[in-house]
Amino acid sequence: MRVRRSVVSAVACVLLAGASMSCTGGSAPAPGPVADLLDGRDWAHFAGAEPTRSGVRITRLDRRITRQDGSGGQPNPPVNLRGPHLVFQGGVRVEARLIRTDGTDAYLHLYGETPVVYDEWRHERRGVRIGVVGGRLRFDRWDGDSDRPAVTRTFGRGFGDDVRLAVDVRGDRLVLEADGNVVGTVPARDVFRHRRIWFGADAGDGGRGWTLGELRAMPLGRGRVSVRDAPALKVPRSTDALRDLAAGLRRPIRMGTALAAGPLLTDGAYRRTAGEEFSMLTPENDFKAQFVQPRRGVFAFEEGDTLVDFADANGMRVHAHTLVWFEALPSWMRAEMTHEDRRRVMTEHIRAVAGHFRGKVAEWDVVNEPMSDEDEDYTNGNRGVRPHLWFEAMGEQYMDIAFRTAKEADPHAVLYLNEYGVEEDGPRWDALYALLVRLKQRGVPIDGVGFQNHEYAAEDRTDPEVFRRKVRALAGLGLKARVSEMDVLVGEGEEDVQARQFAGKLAVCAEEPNCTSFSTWGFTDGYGSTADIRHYPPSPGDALPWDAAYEAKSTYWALRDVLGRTRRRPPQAPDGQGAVG
Ligand code: 9MR
Repeated sequence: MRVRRSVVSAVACVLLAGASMSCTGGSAPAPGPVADLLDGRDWAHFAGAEPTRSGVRITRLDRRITRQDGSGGQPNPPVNLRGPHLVFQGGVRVEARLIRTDGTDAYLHLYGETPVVYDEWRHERRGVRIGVVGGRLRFDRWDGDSDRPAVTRTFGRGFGDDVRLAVDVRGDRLVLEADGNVVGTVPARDVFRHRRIWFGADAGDGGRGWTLGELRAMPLGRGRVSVRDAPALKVPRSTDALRDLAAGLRRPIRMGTALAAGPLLTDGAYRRTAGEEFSMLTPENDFKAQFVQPRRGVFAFEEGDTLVDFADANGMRVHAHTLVWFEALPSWMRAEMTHEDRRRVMTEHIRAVAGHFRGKVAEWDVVNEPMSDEDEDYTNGNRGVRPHLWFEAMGEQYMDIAFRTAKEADPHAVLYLNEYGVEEDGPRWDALYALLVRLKQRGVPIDGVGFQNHEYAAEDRTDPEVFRRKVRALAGLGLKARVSEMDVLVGEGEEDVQARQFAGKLAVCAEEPNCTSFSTWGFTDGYGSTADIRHYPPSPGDALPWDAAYEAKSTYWALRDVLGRTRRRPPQAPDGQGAVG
């Protein structure tokens, strides 16, 4: 649904007249042509928002990113990347009307650079946030060198439930207005150095939400402003990319990669390469619990929907990730609760999420990383199963319940268990195999196993022939296999090691009849999850087939070679993309 012109502007003008201000923005210096950023623009794909007759209703999501151990909680408010953004020259004025009904703190974000989510961390780049908090105006500016704002100021007092804000970006200054009066001036620094503004909104404590009643922009002086909508999701196809080679195999497989909605919407090279080269995608983070159910019973699927739409537009399948894990959980899900309630939280989450994506995704990682890393769990009766919150509440049966619930929610999806470090021989693999036997004996509807294949260090390198034995062992149990998250972190001069590791695993997958897809965990080092985030800004890792400038490495060419030399289908065969796994 789109915000409609007639309704929004009519309401705005009546109320403005009541507040004795002009419809084009009060005391601004002679404004240029006004660009409406709500009317006819897309706010329907913005998480936590709902276009209504009187504007865009913003509810409190309180989205956060927790650390691996569940601690912390870095704010991760949504950005309307599928909606309008501004491109400007010279000065620009942005006007907004924030209508609060019950005292909710209301925040509007103007991003000069969009944030990037890396491993357990949101890289908060340049931007400002203006909020009506209590009765005061709060201003924060992020300068791209810390998670925390470089500047936080509060202005004025006594603001009511209907506040008209304006921000003038004038050279090196930002001038803030509220209800027609200038309330403060702050240095702009380089926040808008790219001459672009994306928008985000968020609701804080205090109530049920607020309404963005107006949002518009106009040039100042001799400036120029134009409004851009998000790019089309469909990208041009080639006939000679990885996906085409893999579809041309006698037994076609899918070539996949983990993707994120942010760069898909803001980085053309990322979008084009993703759509051209891959026939399957795994949401890197956008389907995880802390993204889709940040508060109990509050769901936000918009970024996930964008990935589904991208897959749809480009003939890709979605391998959805993940329903039951011990990581990437919102803190409410980890809170103390009875075993009974824990079980309910798990099944409700599965029903809601798998239900939402029913028919739109081909596969699910139902259970992610169930095996323990601790020796003691292999001797104390846990049988190698990780004793996390779900296990604590339900024992190993949590997996039975999870798979059965997922099957009910999406009967046609292919259901996987996904694990790392089981490509090699050892107690972890043995314990996983024994677990799979038990699951099969109990009639649990599991279809396959994903082997993550992360190789972060030299000791993680595994032998393709050992991996082949694992894939065959699964075939013996009637299970499918896939390479689910491959990345190989290497140092300078080790490109050949990386190429060899990737190619070896792909060859096994292309050759073993029960291996359905080969997926990498991202494809460009530019957004790779192995980035070193101890520095600000982060330095990219070197683990993926494309470097940060989208230059294909020898790894990419090695993947192509494998697909080129694996048995091809006879040339007269029809295109088999639809028949894959
Ligand atoms: O790449 C993902 C990173 O951005 C997240 O912060 C992290 C926690 O949610 O998960 C990373 O992806 C992991 C995947 O979900 C499961 N297997 C290991 C992956 C790499 O750490």
